[in-house]
Amino acid sequence: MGKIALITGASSGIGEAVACSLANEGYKLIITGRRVSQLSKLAKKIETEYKTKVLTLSFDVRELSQVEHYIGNLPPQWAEIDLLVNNAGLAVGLNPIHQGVIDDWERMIDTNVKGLLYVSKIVANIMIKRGSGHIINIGSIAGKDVYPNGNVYCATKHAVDAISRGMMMDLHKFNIRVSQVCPGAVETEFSLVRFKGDASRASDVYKGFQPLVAQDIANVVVFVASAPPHVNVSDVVVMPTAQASVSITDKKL
Ligand code: NDP
Ligand code: 8X3
Repeated sequence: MGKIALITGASSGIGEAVACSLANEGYKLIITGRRVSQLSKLAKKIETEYKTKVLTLSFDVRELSQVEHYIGNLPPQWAEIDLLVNNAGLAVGLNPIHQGVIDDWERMIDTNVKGLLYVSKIVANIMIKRGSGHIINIGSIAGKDVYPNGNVYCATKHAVDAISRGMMMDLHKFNIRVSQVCPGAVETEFSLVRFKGDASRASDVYKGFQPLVAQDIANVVVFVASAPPHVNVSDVVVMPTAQASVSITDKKL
């Protein structure tokens, strides 16, 4: 009890559900994201419902100076991080490679790959000093397979897959577990972000089948985090029953 978890991208979707579920497990929480109002609302809810302490940090994981400022200078009572959930991430656009939007590519690469690395380096050093820790990266089935027009998003999640395996090789000798949880389709703000606020296009993604909800992934994260210390659940793929691969979903439209 009283362990500290840092969750990136807790202002919506999977990160928000993970934050509530870990609070329910007795963790004190550091929740991060860019949207201050969403984070404050969540902090209040968690403090009221789960009676645990919450530290809210609003910054952009793409900005190394911000990551270093906030994560590198945690107040001493928050610095001993037991669990890092690298969840902040996004897809932007769904175009064939020759029509790709460079700014979309940069947002995905900078957030999903570089942001995850910036946070992980600082937290891994904290965990090495403490002699233990657990890092759970939220990958994707897009990190295991590729689909048409998913090119750069899939590349960033393949990078998360490679980084997760590489991290495990580098950190296991410091008693640090590294795990990856790879969801299939989860109905969150993900598609709204991907389609730049086009709500109708976003909701079409989840029509005709039952997608996962954020809580389904939070349940898996809690399972992975709660394994006995000698057990590392290193890689989990979680699919909706109606989905068989990144590009095969049984839609009854
Ligand atoms: P949401 O859009 O609901 O949540 C994304 C979270 O990431 C938000 O809290 C957002 O916070 C944060 N975030 C995005 N960019 C930044 C940034 N530059 N700096 C800090 N925080 C950032 O989507 P999901 O919950 O679905 O996505 C969470 C993770 O799950 C992502 O890594 C995604 O790739 C992965 N995933 C999602 C799947 C799905 O089908 N939904 C399937 C497989 C994986 P804010 O906007 O406040 O900064
Ligand atoms: C999100 C799942 O299939 O939309 O990572 O890329 S998918």
